[in-house]
Amino acid sequence: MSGIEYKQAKDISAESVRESILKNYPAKVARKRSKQIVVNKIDCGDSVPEIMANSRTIPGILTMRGCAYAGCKGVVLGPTRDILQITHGPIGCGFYSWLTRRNQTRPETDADENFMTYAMSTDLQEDEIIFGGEKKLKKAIDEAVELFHPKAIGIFSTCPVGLIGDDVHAVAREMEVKYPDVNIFGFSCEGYKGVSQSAGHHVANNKVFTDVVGQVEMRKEGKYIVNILGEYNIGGDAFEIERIMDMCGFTLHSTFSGNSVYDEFASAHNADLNVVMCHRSINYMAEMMEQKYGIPWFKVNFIGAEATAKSLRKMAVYFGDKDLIERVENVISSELAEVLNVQNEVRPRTEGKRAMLFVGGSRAHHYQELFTELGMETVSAGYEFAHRDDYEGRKIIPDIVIDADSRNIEELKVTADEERFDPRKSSEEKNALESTGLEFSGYRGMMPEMKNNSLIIDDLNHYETEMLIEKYRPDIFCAGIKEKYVVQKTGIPMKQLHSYDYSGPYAGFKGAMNFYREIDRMVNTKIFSLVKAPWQDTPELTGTYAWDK
Ligand code: CFM
Repeated sequence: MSGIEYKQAKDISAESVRESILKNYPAKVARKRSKQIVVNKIDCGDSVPEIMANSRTIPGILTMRGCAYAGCKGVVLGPTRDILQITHGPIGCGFYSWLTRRNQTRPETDADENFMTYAMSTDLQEDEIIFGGEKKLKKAIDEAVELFHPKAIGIFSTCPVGLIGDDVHAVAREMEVKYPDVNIFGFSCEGYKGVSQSAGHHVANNKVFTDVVGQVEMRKEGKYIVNILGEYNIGGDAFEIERIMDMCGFTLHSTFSGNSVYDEFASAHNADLNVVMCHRSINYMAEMMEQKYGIPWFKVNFIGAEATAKSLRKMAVYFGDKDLIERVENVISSELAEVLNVQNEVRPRTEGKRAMLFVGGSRAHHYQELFTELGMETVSAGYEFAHRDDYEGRKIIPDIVIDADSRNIEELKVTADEERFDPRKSSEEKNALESTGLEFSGYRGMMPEMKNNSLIIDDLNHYETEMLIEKYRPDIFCAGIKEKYVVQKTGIPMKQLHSYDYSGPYAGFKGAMNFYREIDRMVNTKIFSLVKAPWQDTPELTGTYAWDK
């Protein structure tokens, strides 16, 4: 039986695909998209072509992007279990951001607070849109305090809140006077702020930094105390990272924000190192904590077994303790032995296959590690909403042009805390560590680590997705739920790298093995060649639309 038959397009040139995409656009659209669709070329010293990013989507284009509210409430604060989060807005915003990201949490005892199982919203109606919603918001806070007595309440603004002019910050201040033991703070994360969810990350980081970090004086026990920034416990990733941290002897003070609690955020300034996993969503916090408290940061990646090992080694070298370095090496070698067994088993079946990755702001880069370990090539990749530095590396930050949309989001002026600023490493110590290859406050970006002639596309849209599939016929396409069924209907296996479909974890060593097995299963499935879609024989389907007795 023959199913969908397509020509294999192994040798297609990225330049020709780029041209076929652009030629169907009206001239003005083509001009803009031509700066956002780039054929990769690495020159000496890691320099790559410039790509336009973090720029408004042209109206009419079916983008993959989300909104600022999603970036603030859904992404950065969402995975924290004991900050009671109230969506100030119509019910849909609260409901559709409720656990759809599959961020997990694990309270230590049944008595511990966990508000993640609730979706709390002011459920704005027409009356409030006309007469204002502040009264309803105050009532919601009264009700929340009465029912749950939380330590902290976050209020999240949706589009209509900004349009009608409700002042969530004034409400927060007033209610804090009424309830002095509850930390109440509001976020101006109206969906339309900025050009994507990226703006919401920045709004979230600013408020958590000013209103939460530094509020509690607590330091966990241990010698090597670390915060992980930008890990959100999708599909249980944070649990695997916690397991590894523990085995190595690091003390994980707080994770922003996978499997986290308020007190850990509030005392995060007492850790001695910040490691940054998702650069896009949280580099602001790392920078501000260094300026105010003197905590250095560097980039890590726990996606991919090799990348995990490399990150652990960097952390051990930072603390410089011989016992720690040895313990980390032991963990790596015992874990890698098992990982390599699985890798060797699946690799003959995955070697040479081709992947495409279009995910938010980090994963399109991080997951290339896992595909490389499977012997697979990433032929095209891009972010939904990342900035130029996530593509080209942080070294280009001074060249980024600030436009009206980026100016919209407040840039905090941070100075050293008079009492608590304590540089964990002197500049000599930092220089010495840098000479061993450890790079502080740096990120190389995705493009220098991809092959020449791979196709990099920012803010991919629906039409371009179809073009990429038609031209390249990849073995697997990775993106999100909005793309999933469109891609599958073309006969290409589709893996959700936001929610992981129903699977995970994919981080760390155990995660790598899960991923290898899953991708092996997906790229080798015969299902698409065994079934025939009805439209292959009969492109036009007819039916009767009537009740006929
Ligand atoms: Fe960072 Fe994320 Fe991502 Fe992101 Fe996201 Fe996500 Fe993502 Mo979906 S914080 S940028 S806003 S790694 S929710 S856990 S998967 S788009 S690539």
